[in-house]
Amino acid sequence: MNPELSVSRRIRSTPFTSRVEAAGVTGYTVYNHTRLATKFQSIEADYWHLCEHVQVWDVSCEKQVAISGPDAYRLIQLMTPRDLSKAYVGRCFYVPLCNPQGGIVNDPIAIKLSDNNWWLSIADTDVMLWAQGLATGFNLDVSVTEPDVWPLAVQGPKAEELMARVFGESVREIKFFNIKAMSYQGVDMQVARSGWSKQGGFEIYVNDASLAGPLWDELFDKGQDLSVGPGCPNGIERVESGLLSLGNDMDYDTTPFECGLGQYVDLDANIDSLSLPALRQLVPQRQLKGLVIDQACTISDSNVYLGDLCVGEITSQAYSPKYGVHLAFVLCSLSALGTNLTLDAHTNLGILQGQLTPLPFNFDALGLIPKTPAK
Ligand code: THG
Repeated sequence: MNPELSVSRRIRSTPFTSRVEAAGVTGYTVYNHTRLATKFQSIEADYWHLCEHVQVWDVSCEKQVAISGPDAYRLIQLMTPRDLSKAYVGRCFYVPLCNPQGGIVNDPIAIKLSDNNWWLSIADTDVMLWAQGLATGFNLDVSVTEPDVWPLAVQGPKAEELMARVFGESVREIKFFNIKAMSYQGVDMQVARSGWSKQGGFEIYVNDASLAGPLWDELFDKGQDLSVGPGCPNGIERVESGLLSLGNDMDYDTTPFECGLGQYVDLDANIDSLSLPALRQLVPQRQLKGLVIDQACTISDSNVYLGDLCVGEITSQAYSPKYGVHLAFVLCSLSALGTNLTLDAHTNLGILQGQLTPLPFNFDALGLIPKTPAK
């Protein structure tokens, strides 16, 4: 039996939902209490389309937590161990948010809109509540809200061409992880070169619900000859690209060092951050690694083994149609694993050996040659 997930107003619609449904969505998940599409044709067909063309994604579920007021920077810096003291307007910063134990609370993109006005573009935990609690507890002069902003991602190799047709040529000048206000029908919206795929693209922070439908329709009208299609964060592409998913690959009890986000922690910075004291002391016990199995399969037991000894846990997996191998992320126990570079995965085809590798996957170094899609 495959019971359906019942929906109600608690699972919020977005200003794009009618378009997503008309475009033939076939699967949803719930993210920040909001609908997020998971597939249209099939995850594999959507994957090839994303790698070759351009897709429009309703990622309204990437809620903005707006922090405004004289203590805005102070509050954000308390939440993240990444040094934001030199952050400037016009750039996005990927930041782990961590609790006083060093565990990951969220992994948003921080955007400084002006000195006293920031957005955190959050993953799936209730950052607004935590931020409001800290603001109260530390007696900070800030307001913490979730404004009406609905990000729309345009992703894929033809995204720049499509965006230029809708927003004008100057959109091409926005560099990776930069953000700037662009006018759409007379309304200024933040537009960044970013998005949860490695196929290139942009995110439009739509701030006027009445323009959501027209913007969606214009992207589809002007992208017909580019084979524009509806899409969503793709389970295959993001595993190939090594993009982490909060709640899957990391959680409140995972530290940034354990899941490969150590580069976003400034241990030596002279900043007031809740998690830095713990992160300076902790010795990582686990590490998130890549696992490659050289045939199509499904890993059926989330534990992975050396013989009888459990040495880690699968956090995400996908068959890579481009490389013809099964890929997974595995949170390894460093002491149990030792120096071993292969381990046993329990799959639908029985016990198969997998090769451990650093993340993100380096397919060249693994000797894997990309295939083109079957036509
Ligand atoms: N875009 C926006 N908001 C988001 C996401 C997004 N909120 C939820 C979720 N995704 C947050 N998590 C991530 C994870 C990875 C990236 C962005 C948000 C990402 N990382 C790049 C990488 O790993 O190569 C770049 C990091 C960097 O150079 O600093 O893009 O996708 N609006």
